[in-house]
Parts: sequence; structure tokens; C-alpha cells
Amino acid sequence: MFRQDGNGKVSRVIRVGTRKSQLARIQTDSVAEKLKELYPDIHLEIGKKAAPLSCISCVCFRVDLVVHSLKDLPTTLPPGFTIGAVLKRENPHDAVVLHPSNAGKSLDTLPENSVIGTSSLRRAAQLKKRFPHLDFKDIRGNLNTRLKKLDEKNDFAAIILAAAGLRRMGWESRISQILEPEDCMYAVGQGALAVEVRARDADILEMVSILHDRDTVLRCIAERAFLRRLEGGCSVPVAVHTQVKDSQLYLTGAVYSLDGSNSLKETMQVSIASSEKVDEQVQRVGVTANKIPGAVQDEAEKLGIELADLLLSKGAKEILTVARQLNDAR
Ligand code: DPM
Repeated sequence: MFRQDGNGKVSRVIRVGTRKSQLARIQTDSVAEKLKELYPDIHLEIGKKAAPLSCISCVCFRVDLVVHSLKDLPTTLPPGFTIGAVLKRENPHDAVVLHPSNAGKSLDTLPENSVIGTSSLRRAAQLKKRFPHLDFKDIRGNLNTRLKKLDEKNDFAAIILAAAGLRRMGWESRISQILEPEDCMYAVGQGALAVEVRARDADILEMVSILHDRDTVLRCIAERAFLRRLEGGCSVPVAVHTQVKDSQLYLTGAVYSLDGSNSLKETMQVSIASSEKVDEQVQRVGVTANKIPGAVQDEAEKLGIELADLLLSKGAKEILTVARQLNDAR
């Protein structure tokens, strides 16, 4: 679709889908702004209609791309869709947001039986083990709702949220503590934004691919391959930590029982020294990154699979099956 302005200048119209929440709008706007800077001649139309995952097939508002938090995207996308860009990861760690009455405290120094709000099995499992004096309760709703529930009631002493989401919302000043991997490892894909497009829209795919950040893509391919091999969805107690250093990609992955008493954690690494071989159109764990050498992406994917296989050989399947059953029965 094209659009003509008052001076007769023609520009391509790119339709961008978004969701209602403030975080979704902020994330969509930030990617739209980047695209606008890189391609001044396009006209971006940001849809008001809600566009859930892969609603880009909806005829009602046929959008060209949708911005998501990568951690909310399944490791296998519905046929016809792909992640055309994974943007440079922000702080991937979890953060503690305290009730104002607890200012100055940390998870360590909060009183016995203080209630911590999170509905993430991954966070609860790790933190229960590490901070046994604390209680954990579900807290639901979008970020605005959660912060309101924390501040305006006395139900929670603190809540745990992703640092990246807090920063995007402009609430960085509420972060009292960033959780280090020793306390709590993050979720697969956490802190990275993803642009979902139609796999066959070659023009759009090419347009957004410039947004890819190489290190983030490789880390997230490894993390997603790990999660997929474990057959974990977005709501299993699985956590990761990745690093790129001296052309090596390091992946630490772990699985937990719901109370964290039982866990498996291992680290593996692989060389990702650059190779010149250009990639064809291949999707790996839902990601298409044509400009990043395919051989290196393959290494990242293999790393995730091999680490998962190592944990599976040590009993990861049993831990996750029990966790899933107990959680479903709650
Ligand atoms: C997923 C989880 C949560 C979100 C599970 C997990 C947290 C749910 C909760 C898969 N998606 O992390 O173990 O706290 O009850 C979500 C957030 C962001 C993306 C908010 C958050 C923003 C950060 C980002 C919800 N999805 O985790 O605080 O882009 O990574």
C-alpha cells in the first residue's frame, strides 16, 4: 500500500499491530521510531486494534509487523510467521520493587514471612530456595495494575519484575535491587524485543532485518533452542544466563521444582568466531536472521540443544513434568 502526501510524494505504508497495554505501546513506538529513522520514506501506521500473537493474519486489520517481548513468543511460531528482528537486549535481569514502607530493605533483610508478589514459577522457584524466610504469592495484571496493587494495598512487601520492562515504562527509579544470577537467573529471551512478520513478506523481512543485534540473536537462539528441546513453554520453571565473550557463547541453563528444592544447572560454551558464509532464508527457533552467518547461528542452536540434552540425561524431564502437574493442580 502506498500513500501520497500534499506534495505528491509517495511513501510506502507499513501497518504496525499493537496491543492495548502501555508497555506494548511503548515497545511498538520505540521500534517504529527506529524504523522511521532508518527509512525516512516509509509511512508507519500504528493500529489501534488489539493484535494478539500472529493476529497479523487477521483480515480485519492486516498488519505487516508486530512488536513483542521476545520472552512472550513461543519457540515455534505458527506456520507462515517468523521473527524478522531481535533488537539489542537491554538488562535481562529481574528486579525487586519494594512497597514504599520497606524503603531501604532488600530481599535478604525483609522481615520473616514478608509476601513477595510474582506469578512466575521460574522466579518463585529460585527465590524460595535462596530466601526461605519469604512467602510468595501470585500477582496478576499488566505492569500498571501490579504496581498499583503493590503501592495502594498492604498485600505485598515487594514484587519481582523484569528490569527491562520497568525501564521501558520509565519506572527505573523504583528498582531497589537487580537480581544477580546467583539469586535468580532470567527467562529465555527476557529483555529483548522481537519483530514478528510474515515469513513470505520478503520486503518487510529485509526492511526489519537491519534491526537485528548479532550477539542478542545468537544468545536468544541458544536460549530458545534450550527451552524448545526441554519442551518448555513460557510458564515452566526454566531459567538461563548467556554471555558473549572473546568469540565464545556461554549458556547456563537450569530447571527447578516448584519450591526450588530440586534443580539441575549446567553451563556449556561454543565458539562463534565470525564466518563469511551468508545464510539462505532459514528459520531457527522462529528467528530469521539472513545477515548473520548461518554456520554461527547453527552453533548457537546446537549449544542450546546439547545443554538441554545434558540436563535431560540428568532427569530434567521428571522435574519439569512434576512441576507442570503440580502447577496445573493448583
Ligand atoms: C513470561 C513470564 C512473565 C511474562 C514468565 C517469567 C512474568 C510473569 C509474572 C513468559 N512473560 O518471566 O518467568 O511476573 O507473573 C512479561 C514482562 C515482560 C515481557 C513483564 C515481566 C517485559 C520484559 C521483557 C510477562 N513479558 O517479566 O516483569 O521484555 O523481557
